[in-house]
Amino acid sequence: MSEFKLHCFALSGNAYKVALFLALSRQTWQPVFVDFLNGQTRTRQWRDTVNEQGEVPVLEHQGKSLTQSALILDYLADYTGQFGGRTAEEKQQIWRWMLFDNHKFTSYYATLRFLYGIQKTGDTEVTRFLRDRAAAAYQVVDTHLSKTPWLVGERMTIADLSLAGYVFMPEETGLSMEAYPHIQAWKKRIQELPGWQHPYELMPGPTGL
Ligand SMILES: N[C@@H](CCC(=O)N[C@@H](CS)C(=O)NCC(=O)O)C(=O)O
Repeated sequence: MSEFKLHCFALSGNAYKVALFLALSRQTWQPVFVDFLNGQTRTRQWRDTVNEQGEVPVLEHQGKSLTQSALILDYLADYTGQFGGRTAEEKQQIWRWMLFDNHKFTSYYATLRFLYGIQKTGDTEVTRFLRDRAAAAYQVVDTHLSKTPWLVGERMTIADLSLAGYVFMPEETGLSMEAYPHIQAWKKRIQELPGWQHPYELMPGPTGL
């Protein structure tokens, strides 16, 4: 019997952050497929019974239901003793990067990918705006990773898992990854960790390809 249940779907990089934690830390878990593309998270029933905020991921553990990927990652780091900060300062730095991720790094990129790569809107004023904002956030992270192998400290932490949510997603966004060599090298380090799997292998449901 699995210890964790993760409400997720393959296209969700926010859910991948949690799925990758569970995979790398060798937890037993089972995915619960959420039919996001057909509007399941917008139904009254789903919001009343799973997440009033209408978002994936949702993690079920020991009678608790947790939402918001950063909070879930923090919970899992505490519970398993893996990939968390070891000092108060490391914990603060981890939150600093996870907040930057939620506000900018994941947020602009994921929305751009959804419109341009999945809905195939073509280029519009909105996608151009999102691409510029995503590029600025990627540049901040690339510059940081030119000085350090991992976002915080000398080992992979939940800050890395948070920012890794969408970087393996294969859909076209019009943002050239060649401009971010340090992000590319960091991705490779993550991919080489024992237990790493691609989002489309870890989580169920249709993909954007
Ligand atoms: N800050 C949230 C973002 C979660 C999120 O946006 N999830 C997407 C799927 S990847 C979602 O469920 N969106 C539903 C919506 O915005 O209506 C987190 O990190 O968990």
